[in-house]
Amino acid sequence: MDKLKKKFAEKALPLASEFKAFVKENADLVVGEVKLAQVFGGMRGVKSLVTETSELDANEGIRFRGYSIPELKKRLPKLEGDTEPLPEGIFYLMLTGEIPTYEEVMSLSKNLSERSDVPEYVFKVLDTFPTDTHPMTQFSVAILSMQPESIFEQRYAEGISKKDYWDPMYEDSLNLIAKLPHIAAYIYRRSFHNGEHIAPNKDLDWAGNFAHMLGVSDSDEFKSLMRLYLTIHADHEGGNASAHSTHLTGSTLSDAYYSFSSGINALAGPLHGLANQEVIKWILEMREEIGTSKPNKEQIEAYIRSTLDAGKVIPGYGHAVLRVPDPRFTAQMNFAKMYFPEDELVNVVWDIFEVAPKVLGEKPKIKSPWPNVDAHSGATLMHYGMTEYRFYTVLFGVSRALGVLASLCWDRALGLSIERPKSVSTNWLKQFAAQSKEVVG
Ligand code: CMX
Repeated sequence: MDKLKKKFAEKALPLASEFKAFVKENADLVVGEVKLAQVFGGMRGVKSLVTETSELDANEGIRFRGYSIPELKKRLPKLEGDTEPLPEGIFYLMLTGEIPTYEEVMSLSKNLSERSDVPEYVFKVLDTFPTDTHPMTQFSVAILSMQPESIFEQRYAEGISKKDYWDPMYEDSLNLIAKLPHIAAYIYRRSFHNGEHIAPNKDLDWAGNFAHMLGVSDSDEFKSLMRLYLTIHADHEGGNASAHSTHLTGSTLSDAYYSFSSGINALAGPLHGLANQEVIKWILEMREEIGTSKPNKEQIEAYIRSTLDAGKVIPGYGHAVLRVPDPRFTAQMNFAKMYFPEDELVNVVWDIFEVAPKVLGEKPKIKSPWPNVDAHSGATLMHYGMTEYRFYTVLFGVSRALGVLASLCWDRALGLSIERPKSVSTNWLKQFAAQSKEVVG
């Protein structure tokens, strides 16, 4: 058994027994209420999911196992000379609750490298798609196409005991995480670089090898950006659409391939992960329409107003939970300030940051006028020459695998149930509202 798997079992299995007793003892405890607006409003804030890997505070942002992004930047192991943590470390942390040592991270990195060979048929499946098929479609299909590799499915067919489900789920999760960079890079090169692929370098770390296979820039700086990017996009507690979709699908005992493909399909929506593509598209259209690559703040404000007047959202702004600028935005801004503070497009992003919250703040219905993670990432990638913005959400997806697959291992270790909330019709709600008024009256 590999060291991380052993540590996970040591942490998760005792908690699983404790958790069952805890639920039994407190089964009737009321943890919240559900208002009619929440039933119609995407279940916002309804406490009905268990997620161990991270927690989102509206005024503080994401904490991975209690650690904020600035804390993780200091505490997670880094390669010598790099400023950014290795994303393998955040996976280790989410899975075990412990900050790993450098040796533990390097051992996980090696483990992933050993699992990283992608079956040849996956590339053949991808090659059947027209090259202009959206990269997220290709990514989701490639993941699903690997489902016959599932160890969970094989073991289930053999008749595995419920208490052992976590074991093959761990194996599938690591196998999948290990292979995603090569699959994503393959999609990038076939879609935008005439199918000129770059062979993996198994001596590199997970993110460094990904940067290498993308072939955008040979610089250590781009590898460093990928380490930052893949760390900060990894998780955002359990209720966000990609995490919840993965969890929901997994709750039926679908394996990691089925489940993560579901998560990727949710991430592909413009209100979620696709917003990183939409942000840069919106900025490029703004520059085109105004006729300058460096619009001033008055021009930016007018463009924001015209977007809102057209009944569209300002991509990269607003959030379902956060009520402050997203610390993941700030982390990317700090990176850009350190390495390329003069970049013209990045400066447009910073000017939008100065203008948009004021304009959005004038609309009482918009609960957060602040930038989210997607407001910055495109401009940073553009700086290194990755101009093909239709690919950006795939990068988000590679990172999101770390959080949602760590959670899936926990789901199976804790023996969480199949999801089955109650739905009601509008008619039921109308009658319920009328009866409630009668009772009050
Ligand atoms: N621009 C314009 N209108 C916005 C807005 C924005 N950036 N953010 C919210 N609103 C609007 C909503 O569309 C909604 O309008 P209606 O009542 O007419 O439907 C109203 O304000 C209330 O929304 P909210 O409660 O503030 O936000 P929600 O929880 O409903 O939605 C989100 C959150 C992220 C979908 C929304 O802020 C949005 O559409 N933002 C732009 C897209 C985006 O950046 N998504 C990425 C989020 C991060 C991620 O998951 O990657």
